[in-house]
Amino acid sequence: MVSQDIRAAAALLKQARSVIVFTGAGISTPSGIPDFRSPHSGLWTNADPMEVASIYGFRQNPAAFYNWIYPLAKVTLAAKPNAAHYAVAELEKFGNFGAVITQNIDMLHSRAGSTTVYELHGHLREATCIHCFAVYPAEPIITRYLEDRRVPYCPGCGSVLKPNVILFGEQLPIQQLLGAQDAARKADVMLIVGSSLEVAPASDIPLLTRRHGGKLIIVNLEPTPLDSLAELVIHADAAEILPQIVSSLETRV
Ligand code: CNA
Repeated sequence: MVSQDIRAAAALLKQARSVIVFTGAGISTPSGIPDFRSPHSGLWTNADPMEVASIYGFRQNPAAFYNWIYPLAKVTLAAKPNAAHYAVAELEKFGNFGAVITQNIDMLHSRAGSTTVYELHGHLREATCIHCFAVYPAEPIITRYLEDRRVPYCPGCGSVLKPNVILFGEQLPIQQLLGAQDAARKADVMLIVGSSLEVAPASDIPLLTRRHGGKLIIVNLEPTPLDSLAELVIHADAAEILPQIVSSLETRV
């Protein structure tokens, strides 16, 4: 059954004029980075998202945010792309590839070799001062935090530094959002991988592809609210399925 689905996915990707990939935290769980909503992942289990992961909460109590993001930051800095990230990067060689749109902050698509990546929820490459908006490379700041657990402050003005990840209550980065929306409108196939599709407005982007006549393929462990709109749904591990889809495409070229 799954092998039939893999062949069907490869056929849809092969026939498309423009393919895009839309990913969420589930593509990175095989790299050891927990997602938010899988049972037992823990990131939401002991925390109120509005308290620890909103811009309002951050301004009131940055230490609570840093304390919450500590396990995620720790594994993210050490994580490496997995077979699913590499398979997504390989899709570029088939000539009809548009872009990767990701909700992830872990930068693993770029590290796997994908060239056009819209990072809708920001990234851990940089951190910005919430007062003077000076921007710093995030890695040394996060590494220091992992060692001393002290909230990082701006060397220029002394205010708190915030990693360039989008918190609840913040706007999505406009250039990333516009680029993603444009790619979604042009795509005739969107491959969605490892997202619960529950976080708006990112979760509205697949609907743009659908509204413009494009087809959705969903690869996710759990059912999603868009399963009924998809041409094909595969409930399985992305790191197993995506390389098989790419191999199937290769044998069809
Ligand atoms: P989510 O809501 O946690 O959903 C993840 C989905 O992935 C779930 O439906 C799982 O069933 C599914 N899943 C888990 N593992 C696999 C796997 N191996 N193969 C296939 N499916 C799998 O995550 P979303 O991305 O949908 O939600 C958006 C949030 C999560 C964004 O704001 C992200 O920034 C945030 N997030 C990102 C990371 C990261 O950068 N790696 C990690 C944790 C959370």
